Amino acid sequence: MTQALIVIDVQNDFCPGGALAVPEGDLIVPGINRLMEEAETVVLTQDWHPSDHSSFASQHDGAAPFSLTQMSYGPQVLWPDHCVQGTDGAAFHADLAVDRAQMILRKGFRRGIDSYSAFFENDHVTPTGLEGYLRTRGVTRVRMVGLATDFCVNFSAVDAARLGFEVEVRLDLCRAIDLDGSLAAALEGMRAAGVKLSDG
Ligand code: VGL
Ligand code: ZN
Repeated sequence: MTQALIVIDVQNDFCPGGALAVPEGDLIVPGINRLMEEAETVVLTQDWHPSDHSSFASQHDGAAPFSLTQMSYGPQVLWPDHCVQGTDGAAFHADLAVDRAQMILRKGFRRGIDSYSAFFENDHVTPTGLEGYLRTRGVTRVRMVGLATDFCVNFSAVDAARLGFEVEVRLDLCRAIDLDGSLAAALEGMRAAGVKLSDG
C-alpha cells in the first residue's frame, strides 16, 4: 500500500501578490515542505495556461473576472489572467522544496478547456495521465495539499476518490478562494465522495 503526496498548484499567482491570490496561500509552504521530506512519492501539479486561455475573463467581451459562463463542457468561472506558461506567476513559490518532486504535472494547457482536477480536464472525461502514473507505481492512497481548497484541490480529491484511491485532504495545508459559498460546497462534496478531511 503505497501513498503519494500530491501538491496542488502552489504557484506565485495563487499566493499573496499574485494575479489570482488566495488569502494566506503562502503560509502553507513550510508545512508542505515538511510533508514532502517524509513522503516516498511526491507529485506537484502546475496550472499552465496559454496567454489566450478560454478560462480568462479577458478573452470574453465584457465579462468580469469571477463571473460564470457556459462552455461546451459545462459551467466555467472566468478568472483573471493567471499562471500563463513561462511567466513568474506560473512558477512555483520560491520556498517550495520542488526538488523533492518526482513528477510535475501541468494542466490547463489547452486553450479551449480548463483543468481544475489533476486527473481529468473540466469536461470530466479527458484524462491527464496522472491515474496511470500513480497506478503503475503501485499507489493506492493519496494525500493532497495546496491551492485552492475549493477548486483544484476539491476537483482532484473527488476525482481521485471516484477512481478508487483512498484520499485524504490536509485542510490545514490548503487555502480557499471561497466564491459565493464555494468552500462550504467543496467540503460537502468531498465528504460525500468519501474523501477524508483532516487538520493535521
Ligand atoms: C485554480 C482557479 C483557476 C486552482 C486554478 O488551482 O484552484 N483555481 N485555476
Ligand atoms: Zn487556472
